[in-house]
Amino acid sequence: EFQTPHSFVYGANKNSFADKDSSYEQALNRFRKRFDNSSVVFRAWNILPEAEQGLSEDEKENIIKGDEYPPGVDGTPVVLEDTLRYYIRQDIRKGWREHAFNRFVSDLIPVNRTLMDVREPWCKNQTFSKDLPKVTVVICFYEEAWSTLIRTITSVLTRSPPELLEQIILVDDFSKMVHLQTKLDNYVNATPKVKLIRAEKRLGIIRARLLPLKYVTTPVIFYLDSHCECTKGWLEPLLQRIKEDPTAVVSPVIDNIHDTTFEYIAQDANDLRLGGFNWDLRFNWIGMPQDEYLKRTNQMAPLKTPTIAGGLFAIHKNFFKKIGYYDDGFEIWGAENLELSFKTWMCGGTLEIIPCSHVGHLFRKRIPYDEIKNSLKRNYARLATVWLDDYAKYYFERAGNQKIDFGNVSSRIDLRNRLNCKPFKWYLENIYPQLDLPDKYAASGQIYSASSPGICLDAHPASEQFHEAVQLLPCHFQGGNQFWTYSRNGEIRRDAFCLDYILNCITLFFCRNSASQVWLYSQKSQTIRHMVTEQCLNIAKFPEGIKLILTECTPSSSQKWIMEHFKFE
Ligand code: UD2
Ligand code: MN
Repeated sequence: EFQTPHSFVYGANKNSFADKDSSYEQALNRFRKRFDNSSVVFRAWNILPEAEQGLSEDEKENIIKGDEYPPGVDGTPVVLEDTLRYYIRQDIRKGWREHAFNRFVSDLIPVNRTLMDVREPWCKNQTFSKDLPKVTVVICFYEEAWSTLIRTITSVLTRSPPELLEQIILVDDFSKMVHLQTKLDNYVNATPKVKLIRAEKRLGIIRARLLPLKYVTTPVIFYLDSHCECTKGWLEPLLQRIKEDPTAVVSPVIDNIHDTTFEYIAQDANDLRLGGFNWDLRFNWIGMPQDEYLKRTNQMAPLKTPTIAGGLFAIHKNFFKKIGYYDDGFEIWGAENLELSFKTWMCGGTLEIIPCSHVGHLFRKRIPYDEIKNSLKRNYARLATVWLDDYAKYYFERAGNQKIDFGNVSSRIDLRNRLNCKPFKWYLENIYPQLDLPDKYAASGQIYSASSPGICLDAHPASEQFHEAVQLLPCHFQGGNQFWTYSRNGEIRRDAFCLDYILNCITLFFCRNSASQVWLYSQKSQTIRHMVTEQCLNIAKFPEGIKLILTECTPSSSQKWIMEHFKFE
């Protein structure tokens, strides 16, 4: 009777848990729902009082107390009825604006909620060494909501064996929000084991993580984002693995805390996601290679992964020091996760996901820091220059070969030489053989109209609802969403996603070896013909603007396209 509404924000989206269940039917179902919201059932949560003004924190707490089962207490979704009063809708909107998640709903859920035990049965009988190393948990935050922050801390305190948890160090990256000032000081003073350090200026996530290192007295550090929930038994398997091998950098299985409903959505234990990346140097989730999967005999065994998402991992303090922590020239957000991943593998460690350790993370669809636009390119350029050897050209090509000032990286190159790290070629061949090199494609770059050369195929999401619809936008010559590859078997690809024609919509869907994803480009007629329908990609004019459609193939100039760097024999 109770249906979860997550399908419509959760489909084949290249940045999220996208292809969580790799089965095509399931993904297609989610996709259908996106086009027909009426199949999404909203359950009214009938707890809001007839108040005339906005709810204060205390009022919200009273509502929770007054209800026998507080909303979301067991990890099931909290869905608000859609006839809320104006001031509540305002409050909800404000929460989304400030945090890019539904803070209003988070505030209704107890900070010490119980969650289901998401572990597989075989995890519950695992035994651990008597003398596991102790851990310091470091949580950096910037303008975090109160309830998500406190729920993160509470989940660590209540679900870690006390003898293993030395302390939690909170690092405030110069937040301005009122609830993160005195109120937080008071909370910290009243909470054993929790320490708070405040940055004196905005450091960004990377330098903020380095700030508390001098206070870490334990062998192991665990980094955690400020909107997470640790589940039962999360810590021991991580520490066990580092005890066995101090050069192992280990990540829990990262489950999803839904941004709208705060439902705890565990990963499918039979299809756990590993970490990969694309040539834009963004992290993405990938499936386990089939042969690896078949080789597995022990379901509890660590899974080797090419990269980690970066926000939740345990590392031995000495190994972290040895590999030179992070590049402290990285600003605000991004790139440090791949730096750590590449370094770990190339400089003598292993990177693993531990199937018996589950921690939830609230994945957002938008990065709520305006500042990252400038810093991100700088971070990626540093990363590519130091670690990618000749392969850096693929990143720079994808980024439109823009000249940017990324500062001095000589000390990072010295570090790499001093540690005698392996070449990036070794990493690609041995750790991430699944990754395709753009060179092997028949074309790569922009796909633009031959009759109006300023118009490009663009994968930028048309709206929050229709993530995957492909648009026609002015060419910007910066790679990004206008960078496509054309494979020799006719796929027009963006990494693991392919141009597809589903439910009368030209869209991106994960590549699935289907005829519906085969597009035949003729250099002579300059047409792009869809193999199944035998129709051609066409620019159509509508009152609201131009759109990409499929129509009968004609010699019309609106059907003529140019693929950059086309080199099909
Ligand atoms: C992912 C990682 C995140 C980090 C990031 C790339 C996961 C689940 N998350 O993005 O940890 O590796 O990729 O850098 O693997 N913060 C600051 N100062 C800032 C900005 C952010 O302290 O200037 C905090 C923020 O409050 C949060 C953490 O850093 O606790 C990570 O930021 P995020 O949650 O916005 O990043 P996320 O999860 O999208
Ligand atoms: Mn995060």
